[in-house]
Amino acid sequence: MTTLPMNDRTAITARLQETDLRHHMHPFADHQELVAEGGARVITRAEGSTLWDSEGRRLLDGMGGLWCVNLGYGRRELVEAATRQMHELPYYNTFFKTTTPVAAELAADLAEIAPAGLSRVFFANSGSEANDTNIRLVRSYWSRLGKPEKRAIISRKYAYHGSTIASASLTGLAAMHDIPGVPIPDIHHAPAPFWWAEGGALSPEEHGRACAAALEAMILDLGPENVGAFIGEPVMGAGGVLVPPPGYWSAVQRICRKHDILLIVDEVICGFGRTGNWFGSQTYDIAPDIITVAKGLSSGYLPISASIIGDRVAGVLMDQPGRFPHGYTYSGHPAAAAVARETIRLMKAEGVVERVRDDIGPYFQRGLASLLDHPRVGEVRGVGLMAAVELTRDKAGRAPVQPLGSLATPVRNLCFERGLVTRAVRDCLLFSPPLVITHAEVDELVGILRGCIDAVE
Ligand code: PXG
Repeated sequence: MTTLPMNDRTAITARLQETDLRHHMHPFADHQELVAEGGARVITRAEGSTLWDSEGRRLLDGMGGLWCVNLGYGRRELVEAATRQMHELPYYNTFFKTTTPVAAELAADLAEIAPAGLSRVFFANSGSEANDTNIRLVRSYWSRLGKPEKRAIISRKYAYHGSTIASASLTGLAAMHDIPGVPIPDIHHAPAPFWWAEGGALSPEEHGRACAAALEAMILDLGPENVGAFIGEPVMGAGGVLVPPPGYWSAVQRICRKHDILLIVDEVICGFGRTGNWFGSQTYDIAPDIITVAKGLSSGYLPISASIIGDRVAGVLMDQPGRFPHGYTYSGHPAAAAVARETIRLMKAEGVVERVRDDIGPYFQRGLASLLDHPRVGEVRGVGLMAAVELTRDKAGRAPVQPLGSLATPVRNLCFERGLVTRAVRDCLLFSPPLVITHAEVDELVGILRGCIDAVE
């Protein structure tokens, strides 16, 4: 890296920020806030779990990009896999009875690691697109079976399933529905097991059972003959790392089976080792009909996602005559598929999943749990390398922080200043570091976080 004198760097940063403010509309941003703060932070390079900004400041990436850079930054193997593929065949589609070697091989790789009974793969480019695909898969399935009225899909409050019109409709965060026309019809949101905020006097297990019972009540209210699928993340990510209590997923699965409702498991965050198994479905003993994967599938290096489809749905949509009228120009894009294949190869060769399960995952959870002695830390929840630290002014009563965000937002801002990237959601801080984070980096993360919680109160 060229090292610029500080004043040159500052001038370059200022110019970039100005250009960015003038022309770049950011996702989920209040642009007047960005203007008031002088522009966005400019990230310029990264290595392992470390980012550097345009001022040369180092940041520990506690979020793995956006829950996705599982193998860390600077992996030459992934870059070279993309480069090789770009030289050989940068693009060809998989429509009209063609395929490419790399798309076919990646589908087979995914079938091999996916939970039992899921062996067919439909490619897309983002988690949102894959979840849109899932809605069309489910509705096509029921329609082919002569039950087109099984259109309703039940998601949950706090769910994040994407930002297109259909996937934002599945998303259960009120702010995502703040645009007219969302949610689209026939999408419903059941309660989610968020014991800290909503469990009241129940135990977490009782609260989980109550949520499952509410799901069944919703199904009966809609009429099981009108409900096609339930969709859920094994552990809800962007909604605040909501870890399901024991018994919750088995109850949900029993209810889906009883009412003949397909189960879509959104593994966009939980997939590819995050929870200490290849898939969250394995961690929580879930048998899905369809799973959604994205993010960690390519370690975030190129955009790619997929719906991995189980025998039941494939038996109707693939093993019988008839066309599924759906697809994207870049479904199975060769360069992205090559990076995904190399990601899977590296994860196997380096025992990344086993390391999360047996070593760094438990170490990370213990490290964060050590914060529980702090008067402002109410709950630490997580599994593998995903976690939430719930801040509170009422540890025993679990009353919501007033005003909402007044604890976590300043802590998040101070963490940034002190060299740690985290996400604030309501009053919790979320973490999803690269799966290759070291023990020393976990110690650093926990140390910075404790210091920032201390400083803010
Ligand atoms: N499903 C889940 C479980 C996700 O977390 C998506 C689907 C959509 O994926 P795409 O690739 O379309 O973004 C996601 C994405 C946040 C945040 O604020 C989380 C996501 C995306 C953007 C921001 O934590 N998750």
